[in-house]
Order: sequence, then C-alpha cells, then structure tokens
Amino acid sequence: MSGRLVVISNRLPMGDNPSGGLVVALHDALTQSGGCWIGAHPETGSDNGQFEQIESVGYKRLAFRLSDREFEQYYLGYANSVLWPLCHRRPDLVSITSDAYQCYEEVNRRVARMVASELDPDDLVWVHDYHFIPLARELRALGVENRIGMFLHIPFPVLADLSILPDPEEFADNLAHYNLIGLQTRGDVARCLEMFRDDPRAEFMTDASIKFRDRRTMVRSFPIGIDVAGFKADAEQEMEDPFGASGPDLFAIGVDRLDYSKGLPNRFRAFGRYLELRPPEMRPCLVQIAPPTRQEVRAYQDITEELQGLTGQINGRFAELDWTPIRFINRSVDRSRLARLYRQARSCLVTSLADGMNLVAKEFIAAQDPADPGVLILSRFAGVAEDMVDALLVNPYDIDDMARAIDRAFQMPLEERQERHRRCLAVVENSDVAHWSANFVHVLQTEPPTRDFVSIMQWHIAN
Ligand code: GDG
Repeated sequence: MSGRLVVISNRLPMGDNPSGGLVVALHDALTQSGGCWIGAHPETGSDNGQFEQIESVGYKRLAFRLSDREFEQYYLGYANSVLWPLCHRRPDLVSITSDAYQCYEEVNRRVARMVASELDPDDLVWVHDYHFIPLARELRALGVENRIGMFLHIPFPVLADLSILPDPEEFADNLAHYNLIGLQTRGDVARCLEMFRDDPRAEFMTDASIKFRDRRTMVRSFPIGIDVAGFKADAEQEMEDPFGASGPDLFAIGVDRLDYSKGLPNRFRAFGRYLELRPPEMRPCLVQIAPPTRQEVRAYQDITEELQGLTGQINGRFAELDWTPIRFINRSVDRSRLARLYRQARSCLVTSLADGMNLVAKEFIAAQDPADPGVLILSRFAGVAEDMVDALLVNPYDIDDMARAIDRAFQMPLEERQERHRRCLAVVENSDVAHWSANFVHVLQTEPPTRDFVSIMQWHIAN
C-alpha cells in the first residue's frame, strides 16, 4: 500500500493497549501503513474545528469533540433515533426532527473539512458506520478524490423503509460517493442492490460496479469476525471461577449491549416457558450480561424497565431458596472473565430481531472446549446465521420455538455438540478479523473504479 490508511469512526478508541477485535485489527492495519484513526472523544477532542492529537504508538490518533447539541441531535437524535431503528426494522421507533437531521449533516460537513485538511493524495480512507453516511459526499465537494470506502456494521435497510427518511433520495446518492460500500452479509448486499436497481439515477455496469450520475461505486459483503486466537487464549487461561462459590451447575449465557434489536424480552420469556417444560430435577440458569447503552434515548429506558419487570416475574415464580433462574447483570464484565463464562456455559442465546453480524455468537464458539462444547442458539435474523447454519437456528419472535431450542441444547448428546461446534468453528476461523480488515483494504485499494470520465462528460451534457 503506497499511502496511509485513514480510518474514521464515531468513537476514537483510547488507551495504549487496544482491546476488542475491531480495534485490534484496525490497530494492526494502521500501524503497518503508519496510518491515522480519526474519531470523536468526549473528554479529549476539541470542538473548535481542529483535531487534537492523542498520544499513541504506531499510528496517529486524532480526536474531535461533539458539542452537547451535537451529541444530542447528531448522535442520539439522527444516528440513534432514526438510522439505527430504521436499519433494524423498527420504523415504529423512528423519531425524526429537522433539527437532528440538520445537525447530522452539519457534523458530517464539519468532520469532512477537518479530514480533508489531514489527507495526502495517496491515502486510503475507510469510514465506519451509519454516523458518517454523507461523509464521502462532503469530502468530494471539497475536491477530495482519494479512494473512500464505507463499512456499514448494521443491517442494510429494506427499500420500503427508506421512504421514512427526511430526504430518501439522498441515501443512495450519499452512498454512491464511496468507491466501495462494504456490508456484512449477502442479504445486505441484495438489499443495497435493490435500492440502486429501484433508482433511475443508477446503472449497473458489466464490471459489477454501479454508475450513479458521474460516479462509480461497488457493493460487496465482508462478514466481520473476531480475533480468534486472542479469544481462545482468554477462554483457556487459568483463572478463578468467575462465579466464586455460587456458580450454577448448568447455565445458558447471553451477552449483549442492552439494545432493543437484540431480542432480550423474548429471550427471557422463552427461558420462562422452558422452565415450565423442563424436567423437575433440572435447575438451570440464564446468566444475562447486558451493559447499558444510549440510556438517554426513551426506547432504551423502556426496554431496561421491561427486562427488570420480566426478571422479577420469572424469578418470583420459579426461584427457590438456593436457586435464582435469571441472573440479570446490567453492567459490563471484563473481557477475560467473559471468555471464561462463555466456556463454562452449556449454551449461548443470541436472539436478535435484526443484527448486522453479532460477534457474541463467534466469541462463544471460539471460547468452547472442543472436547465438551456448549451449544449456540442463534436467531435466523442475525447476520452471522447466514453462514453459521449448524447452530440451533431459531425464530426470535416464536417463544415456543426458542423454549424448545433451550431444552434441546441442554439435553444434546456430546457427539452432536462436538459435530455442530466443529462446523461452527470453521466459520469463525474463516472470518478472522485480521483477514476481514486486510481484505477490505485490499479490495478498496485495487478493485473499485475511481471517477468515471466518460460518465462525467455524459452527466455534464445532460445537466
Ligand atoms: C455492531 C453491530 C456487529 C458486550 N457486553 C460486554 C462486552 N460486550 C462485547 C461483546 C462483543 C460486543 O460487545 C458486541 O458485539 P455485537 O456484534 O454483538 O454487537 P454491537 O455492539 O451491536 O455491534 C453488530 C458489530 O457491530 C461488528 O461489526 O456484529 O451486528 O450491531 O464483542 O463481547 N464486552 C465486555 N464486557 C461486557 O459486559 N468486555
């Protein structure tokens, strides 16, 4: 790679020891190219139009700060109360205000100006996620002609839902300013292509690119993964039993940011239904780790209350003096402890109603002891289910279906558990996050066509 890699994400990772698969993978890619990571940081960045450089080894970290208004309108408002529910098929939770939309556009414009002044002509620009969909358009308006790629971590919206947006036509136009649109799954690619197919401004070219006015773009799927070796090592390390003296003999685990897209209320209901059906001698637990997120948004407060209510009802009905069926931990647990918990669990419940990929499913599989593995119960609406077909696939809207799957997971013979785990692990190993980031950078660097001169001429004549 001749130029640097410049990554832009909403959150700038902090600290000297990167943790989390994505951060580790990008850290390596950035270090190799002497690159730069740009993102918001609440305490360190400046909001005066200048980046603040954060000390770091191997590559540069540049922070900007969101003002209180920007945090409220751009981040909580447009990104997380319009785009997030829209992409997760919850149009009923979309809440649009012109202020939020305007602020989203303004932040993208401001960040584009700051980024443009930082770029060298050979730099590759990799933008992450829905917070920055218009960023490439803003950069192009400033004359930036570098290759720019976008990776959307969340599901691509269905065509009909796009008309909910304040300016629906802008969505495709904004995306077409990227050379490469990276999505998680083949299903996401199909939905994105459907959007372009429906748009008279788009034309499908024989080289599989899409011509959109004077630009060309490409849409590809890059299923994200985890740092497989790192996660296995964490799971295998000797450490104290995370439960201390009070560990359950048999438990299923759930690990999710407390988000309505993760299908937690139905998971709790399904566990309650399973408790009705179970053989009386079995006293299993559901250990649910769910750190709070976006608590300023009403929908997130509602789901927290709903889960507290369900936990109370189910435990009230089934608990005994020495057994609490649901352990609902509404806090974060450290990563190495989490890896041990995955390994001890007999089953993991991933019951998302919509999910870009879902890394918890991959972490659970990587953490298992292949000689005595647990069973993954997986929603067919999580992106990971597209490839991980040997998990126990469930419909997260069907409580009985999930209750039966929990029963089946707890009773599954060793041989079947081993065979399913072996196949699921092959999927996890094929999508290691280091390979994922190298692949995205390689495709961005080599494949997508840049600006199309013939079409520029045609477009100018037509306009
Ligand atoms: C978005 C997309 C896509 C959770 N609780 C704790 C904790 N976690 C970690 C998990 C896992 C991560 O958070 C969650 O990853 P997911 O993939 O499940 O979900 P999102 O945060 O919604 O991420 C998603 C992802 O982007 C990547 O592209 O897969 O579809 O929505 O790594 O382990 N980690 C620790 N303590 C916790 O309490 N240490």
